[in-house]
Amino acid sequence: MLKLYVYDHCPFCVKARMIFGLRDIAYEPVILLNDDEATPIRMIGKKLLPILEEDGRFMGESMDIVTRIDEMDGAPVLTGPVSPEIGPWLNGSSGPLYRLFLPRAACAPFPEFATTAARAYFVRKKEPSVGPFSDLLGDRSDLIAALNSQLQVLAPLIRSPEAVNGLLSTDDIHLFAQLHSLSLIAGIIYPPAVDAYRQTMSRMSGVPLLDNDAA
Ligand SMILES: N[C@@H](CCC(=O)N[C@@H](CS)C(=O)NCC(=O)O)C(=O)O
Repeated sequence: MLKLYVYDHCPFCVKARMIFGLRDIAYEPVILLNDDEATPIRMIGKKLLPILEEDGRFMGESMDIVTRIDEMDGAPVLTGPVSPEIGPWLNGSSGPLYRLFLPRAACAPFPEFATTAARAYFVRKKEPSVGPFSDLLGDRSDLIAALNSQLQVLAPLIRSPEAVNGLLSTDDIHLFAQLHSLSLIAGIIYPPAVDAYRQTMSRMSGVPLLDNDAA
């Protein structure tokens, strides 16, 4: 059985989880504690997830894992073209998104934060990249408004709820992973096309959204 080592909150891990669902390939997800440095370092020499374990061999890098699983048995599903508009959209929205996402992730009931030490490790490691989490957990209607207007730009780019460009492609992997992170943020207004897309992609990939823990 293929094993995939992940953190539930991690957008790169979402990318790797998605391809198993899209390809309907069984795997065993293993969620590591966030402060477990020894396990990933033993496997790939770095403290980074996701990691795929296949026949005792280990592979890091989410998109390498996506390619490996998609190519299995010669039946790839990510066969569509990428759009010149999706990459820039992802870059344009990732700033406000991860400033709001990281402090919320630090408070959410993810299994990788099952111990106080694991949660504290995440805060210590991520807070320097966005500034004090306390500032980002208060009223940040400025950042919410920026994300809501980005979603208005995204809506007309979605050609189908089953594939952003009409045929599944790596754009769907990157876009859904970002919308998965977004689902932890309360106050986001989803245009109908974006909502249909994220719900459909969640069902197709088997990766649940985080709406129930949104804050
Ligand atoms: N380029 C890597 C990036 C993976 C990555 O940044 N993973 C983060 C979690 S989202 C990680 O494990 N960081 C180490 C840590 O949080 O301590 C990939 O695409 O797989």
